Amino acid sequence: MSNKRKTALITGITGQDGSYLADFLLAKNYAVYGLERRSSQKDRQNIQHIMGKIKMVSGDLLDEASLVHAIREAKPDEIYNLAAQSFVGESWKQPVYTGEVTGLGAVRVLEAVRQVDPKIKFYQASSSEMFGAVRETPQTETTPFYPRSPYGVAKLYAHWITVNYRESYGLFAVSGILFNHESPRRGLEFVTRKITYTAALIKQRRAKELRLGNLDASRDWGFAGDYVEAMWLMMQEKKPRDFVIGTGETHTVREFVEEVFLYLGLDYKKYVKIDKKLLRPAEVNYLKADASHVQRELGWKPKTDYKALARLMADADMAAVAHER
Ligand code: NAP
Ligand code: G4F
Repeated sequence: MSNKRKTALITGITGQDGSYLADFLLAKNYAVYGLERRSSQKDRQNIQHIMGKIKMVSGDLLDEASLVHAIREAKPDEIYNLAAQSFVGESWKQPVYTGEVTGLGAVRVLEAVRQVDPKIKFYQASSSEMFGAVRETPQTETTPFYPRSPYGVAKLYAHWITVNYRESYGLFAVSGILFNHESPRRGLEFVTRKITYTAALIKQRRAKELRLGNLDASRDWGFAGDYVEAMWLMMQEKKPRDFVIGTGETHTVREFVEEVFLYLGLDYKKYVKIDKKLLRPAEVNYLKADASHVQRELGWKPKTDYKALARLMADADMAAVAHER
């Protein structure tokens, strides 16, 4: 085995997962390149702490030529395609754009890999949203897909095109089918972060209510910092394979709210208001992973449980809100 320092290119490095993956790969002594749109130079909050250690290359999943340039510049051994329009709610408002970025974006990266160097390994960020109106519970690598949003449909295209490029051209191309994973670096539009941030505002008397949509949806929530290790492990395999990554535990949005508010000494019933505008045209009601395959084959399992996740996010937002004052 060669001792050459490996190089990784991460699309979506400014996002939640991209930033944790960059931290993880730097600790493994990788040279890390991040693909970044010009517009995101304004928002490097998640990677501010490692700006001196990573190299940024400009590019956009909408522009294949930019991906070819970026891959030529970075010369990566591994590409992690984490970039996407990743907010399910927004995907009904921007269905075509979501298809372009989240769906066709993946094939643009795969084509760029084929053109520049087909030996580069490719990771695709697939999603439990592809299971949608679930056909069985818990969901495994063989559960049939039934997406319920333009986002889910776009992710399904990206997933199958990854499988097809593996089978058609022999690329080392894998998909991690990840269930919801959260952290203090999560965007404020996603429900867990919206809850912890708003609860912290309420606790510090800077907000009076928390407006939410469907409290009955259940999600299998894990910690993003744990999940990036699974991505990397999949890329170290001899043969490319897809895996489901999750905790195997599921909770409703209501339970998450209750957990966080109770932790901060608040009664959620006094503050939560249901806002019909936040209901989605179609809902994914229940997600629960069977992640026994990844545990058996790669020895991966989550380190942070649901309660610890809710608390670490609440603590981080209490500090963030206090700092913003
Ligand atoms: P995120 O925080 O929303 O990050 C998305 C990233 O994509 C950002 O860095 C964003 O950059 C970039 N991006 C968006 N459009 C782009 C474009 N046209 N060209 C290049 N970059 C673009 O998402 P995340 O939670 O880290 O998730 C990472 C990936 O995993 C996504 O593909 C998501 O769909 C998927 N996924 C997430 C979860 C989860 O629970 N978090 C579960 C399953 C799958 P800007 O800074 O420029 O906006
Ligand atoms: O936090 P969410 O917006 O995440 P969602 O839709 O499950 O998608 C996330 O996880 C996927 C993996 O399964 C990723 F692929 C995707 O990129 C993203 O990271 O919503 C979770 C649940 C939904 O059922 C939603 O209807 O929370 C419900 N919800 C209730 N009130 C709300 C709200 N969601 C949001 N964002 N905001 C609310 O006020």
